[in-house]
Amino acid sequence: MNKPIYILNGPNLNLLGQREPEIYGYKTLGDIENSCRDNVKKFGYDIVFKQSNIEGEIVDYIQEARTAGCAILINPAAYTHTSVAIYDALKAVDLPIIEIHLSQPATRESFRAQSYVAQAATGTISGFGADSYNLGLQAAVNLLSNTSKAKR
Ligand code: CA2
Repeated sequence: MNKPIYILNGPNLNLLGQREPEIYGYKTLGDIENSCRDNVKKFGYDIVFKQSNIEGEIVDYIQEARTAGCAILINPAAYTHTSVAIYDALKAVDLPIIEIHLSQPATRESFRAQSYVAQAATGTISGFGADSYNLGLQAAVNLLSNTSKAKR
């Protein structure tokens, strides 16, 4: 049995679907979780899906994923642009790491142009709304399959 793919979500993403739908869409985080859970089954993986408004809790989830997971998808939300603690935690992980954003931060306010997380991630998927998560899962599964082929 494969270890699960961890999908981690940062602050305020629990409000998805309730405010600013013109930026973040109408889907709730629960809708996104259900869609990822359904979609990943066909690849033979399971997910652990978490959201926290607390930076240290996200660090704890990353540390858990280091040993209990096979890959990390992370939408760090506003911590993308501020958190050295999340960057350091991700640097200690030897797994595929996909940074996810619903919006396209590079085209928004200038403070969103900087991502600490990008420097620790394998790659970034942004700007596709809720689809960014399923595109990220596809990327993680491709990376995992390439890694296991390389070990054969
Ligand atoms: O586009 C993304 O996914 C972001 O990570 C979302 C973050 C933002 O700080 C990043 O720059 C880009 C904000 C998440 C806040 O989510 C809300 C959802 C509904 C209502 C208010 C905030």
